[in-house]
Amino acid sequence: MAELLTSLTSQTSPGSPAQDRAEALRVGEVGLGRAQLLAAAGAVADRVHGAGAVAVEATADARTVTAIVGCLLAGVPVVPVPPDSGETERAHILNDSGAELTLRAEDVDLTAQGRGSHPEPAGESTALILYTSGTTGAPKGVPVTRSAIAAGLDALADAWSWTPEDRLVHGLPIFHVHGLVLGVLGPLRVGSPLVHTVRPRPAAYAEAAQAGGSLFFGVPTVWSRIAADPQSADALRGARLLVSGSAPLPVPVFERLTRLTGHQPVERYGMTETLITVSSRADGERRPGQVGVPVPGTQTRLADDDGTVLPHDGEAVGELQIQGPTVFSGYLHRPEANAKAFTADGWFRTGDVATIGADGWHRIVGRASTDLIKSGGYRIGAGEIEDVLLGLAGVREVAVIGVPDEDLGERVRAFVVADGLTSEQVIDHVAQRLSVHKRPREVVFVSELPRNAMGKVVKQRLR
Ligand code: MCA
Ligand code: AMP
Repeated sequence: MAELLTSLTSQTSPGSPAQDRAEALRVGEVGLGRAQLLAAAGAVADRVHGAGAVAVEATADARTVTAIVGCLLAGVPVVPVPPDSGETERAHILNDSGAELTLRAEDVDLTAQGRGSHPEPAGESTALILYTSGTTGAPKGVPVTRSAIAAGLDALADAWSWTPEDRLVHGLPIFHVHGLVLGVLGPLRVGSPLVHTVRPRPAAYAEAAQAGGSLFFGVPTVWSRIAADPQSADALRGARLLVSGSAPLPVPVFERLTRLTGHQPVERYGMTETLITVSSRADGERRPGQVGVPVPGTQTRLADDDGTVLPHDGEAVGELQIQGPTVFSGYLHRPEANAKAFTADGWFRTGDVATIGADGWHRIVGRASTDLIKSGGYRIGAGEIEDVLLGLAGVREVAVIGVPDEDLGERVRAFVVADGLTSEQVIDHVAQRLSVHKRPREVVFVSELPRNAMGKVVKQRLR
């Protein structure tokens, strides 16, 4: 297939000296030109070449980005590890993925020179193994192929009129689809420089806008914080496009952002398993509370509980199912989960509940399961936190839910039946084992959990 990071690698002979020196990538204080990035990543590629998979400690750092790019140049699958993941989660990711080596920022020399180019791997080979939460158990590995990434990015470049003239700005974590695939590989494919602000703070976005940023990515929590900071929002007036995704953008935030920045944000919908499949368009209408139309190449449909396909009339509510070149072909080592994830005729079952209008516009109404929580744009499985808490001495029963939160969309609340424990002990126990955002923000001690006649916890009654 054509090269994945086209704009980085396609010029076989160096570009003009000015082009090569112009900043392709900036993370915080460190900026790299195209030629320097390619050379330093080439040295990483020489080192990891032939490995089955390599883990990268995914701190927001230009050296980490270089490590990821180097692995991709060598055709070695990258396993990004969330830097704040606790011991249980980290051990699971390293073990399940079979990563043979872990690269950290300190392992990368930005002045190194690779020995030469590596042949472009086949499109169907795995580029990334991303770990994502399900309703139960430990996170599942999602192998993302090179061709899925290429198709997904090309579709978004079309939907968002994304060109080398843009300068992309964001400060999202580089271990998920949003910050990594769209936010790092996107610019290296499209050829638009990237400014990564390390953290997605409103003032950092404002500063990058004043320095010429044109395209801005954020999760709804980021946009909501910007909408609450009129001075930073005003600085975004000069931008070309503001894009929101990873969780529902509340209508009041859409409206306030539009008023303060002069831009109606583009909202788009996706999943780790499918990449971004539905979006409003830069050259089209934006509708608050709706996520747009399928991107080029993707098909969507709705189905009810027994699999009957429902009409696209804006009224029928059903599970959203997806087909197309960006959809993965199954979780790593999880045949049972895979059997449930796809329909008999090969459509991916998102678990999201939606309507589709006759005009093709999608509205995400909610999720089929209460056991998946979205907090700050992070996907969190209630079961993973419950499993960890059941390992804490003194805990007899536990149920974890997401409750509405103005800033985060949802926040994690744990109901615990326990003897002699404090909230801090419960939170710390999770913090040591899992990522920061999986920590319960609230712990409610109860004498028993509401159960149905079958003995199953009724989470609805906990709300
Ligand atoms: C957090 N803190 C806590 C707890 N939780 N302290 C005590 N108890 C807790 N339970 C700490 C944090 O470590 C932090 O400390 C401080 O509280 C503030 O936390 P928070 O409010 O979470 O703010 P934040 O750290 O600024 O995070 C908000 C955020 C972040 C920046 C929006 O949630 C984020 O980066 N979200 C992006 C997630 C994402 O990229 N998702 C994409 C998935 P300290 O300040 O000391 O660190 S990919 C995807 O969904 C697809 C495919 C798609 O559609 O895009
Ligand atoms: P993740 O795998 O972390 O990318 O999470 C995917 C989930 O995020 C989807 O299944 C949706 O529930 C949610 N999601 C992503 N984008 C949107 C959006 N624009 N509106 C509503 N939910 C979204």
